[in-house]
Amino acid sequence: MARRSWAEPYKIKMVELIKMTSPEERLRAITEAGYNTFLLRSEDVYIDLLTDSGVGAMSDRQWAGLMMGDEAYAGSRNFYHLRDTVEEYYSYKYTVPTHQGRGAENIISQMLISEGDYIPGNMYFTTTRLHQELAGGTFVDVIVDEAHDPESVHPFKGNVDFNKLNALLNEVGAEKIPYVCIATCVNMAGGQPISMANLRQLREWCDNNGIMLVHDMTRVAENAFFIQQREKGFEDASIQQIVYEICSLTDAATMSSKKDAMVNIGGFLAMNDAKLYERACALVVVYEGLHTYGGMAGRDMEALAIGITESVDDNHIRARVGQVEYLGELLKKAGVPIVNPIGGHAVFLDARRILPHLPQEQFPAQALAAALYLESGVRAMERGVVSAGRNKDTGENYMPRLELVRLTIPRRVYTQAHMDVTAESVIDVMERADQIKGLRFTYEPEVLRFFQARFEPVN
Ligand code: PLI
Repeated sequence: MARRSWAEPYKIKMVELIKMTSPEERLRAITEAGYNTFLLRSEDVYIDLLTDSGVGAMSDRQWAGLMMGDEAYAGSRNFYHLRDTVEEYYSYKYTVPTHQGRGAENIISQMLISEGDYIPGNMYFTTTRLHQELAGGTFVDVIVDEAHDPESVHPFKGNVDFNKLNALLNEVGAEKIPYVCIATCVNMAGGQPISMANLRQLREWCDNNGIMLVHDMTRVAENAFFIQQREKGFEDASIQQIVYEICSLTDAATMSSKKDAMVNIGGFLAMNDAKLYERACALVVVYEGLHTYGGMAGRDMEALAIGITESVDDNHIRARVGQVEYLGELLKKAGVPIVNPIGGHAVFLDARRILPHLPQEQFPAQALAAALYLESGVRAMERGVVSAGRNKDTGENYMPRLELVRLTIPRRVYTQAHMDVTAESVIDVMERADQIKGLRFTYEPEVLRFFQARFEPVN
């Protein structure tokens, strides 16, 4: 059969108009926003690649699901539909809905972490690490070295390095490690997958040491796609089968359903242990809501249950990752330095190499994201030193090797032409990169500073 290009397995039924802005309007907007793209008004953005979180386009079926909301305070029909769907597709027996991913992170951290504990993980994520720290723990990065190298083309940069994991075990002992936190399609590494072989080995390691394995399953379907494409033995497996196997190798999961599952809000904590579920139910009523809705409306749980089934469809995921790859390839062809291999949810620009004249203290990725907005109204996100924050004990800035700007592609929202415009904009910014100035803080929040920090150019 002749090779065919990928195309979206849907057609567009409704559109949302977007505003084009002038360079003067954009200068005013980014100045008012303190050079932080999080503080821009969405109305002033042309192509919004800030995040893939909560910004996906729901299907007509999901919208129909909203009309089927059972808004009972207790025992909503939609909760049972969600719980059954989680078990069918993700294997976890018990589900506790939360308002979004970090609600689940809060509960799992409070349940499992004691003061002085260590939580190894395959690279940090901002909210995940913060909840671990707030619960008294210390995050330890045990991802393979290649994950910190934007030029390495390792096919599974989300893998755990067992030398690092064993070094931690020998140093602090198993009793100080409540669980290993494993993310699928590691966000901060550039949307990079963990292999099934590595995960199976990790399962064995956890069993041997009596340590739990907790799964940040926010982008599990995208991870499954890379396993299908790259890992021997999975060529003929469906995304649904691979997702199920990944989940069954872990004990519990936190989910931000605003990503893979294509809803605008929601999340959950899922697990297999009845006792742990009992404790989670006791905590969810304090922070989120009753255990049959957490922080979600009945209609949102219905849309989520439907979104889960759509997220594991092979044609969906091929087009979703295909679009990210399309943008990445355009940039690579033009010589723009990006993280390799191209990730599942985003293309990450390597700000260190694009702005070699800026020291990391002047926030090159933040400056590049602001410059891209100024150029064309494309909104991206800093994923470098600003996002990394400060060490909770020393107060020093973390200085991550990866100093990146993330062009994050919302699911089912933009067309190939939007990707073309985005690539053209990045290429134009590259051409005058030497004129881009560094930034300094005018306001620095204490935690998760990247969301609300303000900056001004350094002269
Ligand atoms: O934004 P939440 O609270 O629904 O989920 C937090 C969260 C947890 N884990 C991972 C891997 C995430 O990517 C994540 C949220 N990510 C955001 C908002 C993003 O823009 O990547």
